[in-house]
Amino acid sequence: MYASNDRDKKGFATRAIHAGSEEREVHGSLVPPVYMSSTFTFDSAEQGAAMFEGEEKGHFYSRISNPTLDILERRFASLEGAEAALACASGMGAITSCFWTLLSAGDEIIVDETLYGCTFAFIRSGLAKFGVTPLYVDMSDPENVRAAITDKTRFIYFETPANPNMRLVDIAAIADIAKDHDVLSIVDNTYCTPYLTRPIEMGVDLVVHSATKYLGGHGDLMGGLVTGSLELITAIRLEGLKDMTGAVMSPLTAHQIMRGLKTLELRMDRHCSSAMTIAKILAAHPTVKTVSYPGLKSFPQHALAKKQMAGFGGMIAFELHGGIEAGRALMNALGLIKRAVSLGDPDSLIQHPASMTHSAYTPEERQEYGISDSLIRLSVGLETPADILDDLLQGLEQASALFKGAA
Ligand code: 7XF
Repeated sequence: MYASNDRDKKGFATRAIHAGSEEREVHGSLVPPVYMSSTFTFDSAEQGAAMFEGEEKGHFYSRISNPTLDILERRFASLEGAEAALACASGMGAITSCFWTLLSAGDEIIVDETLYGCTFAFIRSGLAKFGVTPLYVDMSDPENVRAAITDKTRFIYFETPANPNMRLVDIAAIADIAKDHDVLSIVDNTYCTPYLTRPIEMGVDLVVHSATKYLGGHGDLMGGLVTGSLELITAIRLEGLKDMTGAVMSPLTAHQIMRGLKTLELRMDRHCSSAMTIAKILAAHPTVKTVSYPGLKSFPQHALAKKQMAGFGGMIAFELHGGIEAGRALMNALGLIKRAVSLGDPDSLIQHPASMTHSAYTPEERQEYGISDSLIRLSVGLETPADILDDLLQGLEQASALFKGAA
């Protein structure tokens, strides 16, 4: 049996399967038991008091810690190259638990212009009620971030690739600027997963995830994860999560995510290769006006993608000649590819950000922040690549026929 530390030196797929669990502690059970218990008994009144004081380690209530979540957290910290991790009930639970822990009234935060719709709504409308001021910056040039920092800045927050327009942010450059000015940097790594990008190794302080997506990987759960230093993760656990959001992950969900992680590497390789094939064909298609996929040589930030991504991911954003009307016609003509939000599932999913995931932005905000109303977002699934392509090509044919008919 390896000690956890030895296991940390193994490869990514090995750690995704083994890190953080010790079978001998659980009767040799190969799959970690699911501890569906809200509370844990004390040997004595004194022991209970000592645990509440933090003088004695151990689980005593599942809003603070749970043995099944503990294994997932150790495993995921190992994958991200982080000291510690925290499991939450959803991606929004992870993001809000971080923010509420770190922020006070009067603080400023610097955020990228393009963010997932509910993250944007939380920052613009939610935080404003509590006296926190966001500054929206185009982070594709990191110097814009440096120029926006004031003595009130608490942290810098971004996604890369950004949901939904795929714009990238130079993680190492932002982390350096944050350190220079003694502020924290936080990145949402949902699109990449630690298999493609490990921001902690590039100097970022905290990484947040919607585990609902590639980490769970089967479209059957809601979950979130945060990784960072033990000090920051402990603060988020004991303040943001325990007292402010209560957004705790169910032990059953932790079990499902651990099952998902076992195939993360295999699944991501397939998502990446299928998406690359599809992006190239879309880019050459006469009905398609623009394609944003970091793996394409024509992608404006392709060099940055190669620098900080081990693969280019499974997400593609594109626009058709004929704009959103043609886009809707395409979506309605699809059979195999499902019209649905979310991403990272085995099933290919397509959606229209302006009217769905990013409808919290006003039309003016979308225009200002680079989210085109005609953008269509495709999450390339794990089906046989030729079948995904066939569906897309017949959909494009129908869309272009309709559009020509309407013109
Ligand atoms: O709370 P959730 O687990 O749904 O995660 C929120 C979240 C956080 N960060 C990113 C980059 C996300 O994409 C999400 C969720 N996005 C879904 C989507 O874009 O399709 C939500 C469907 S409305």
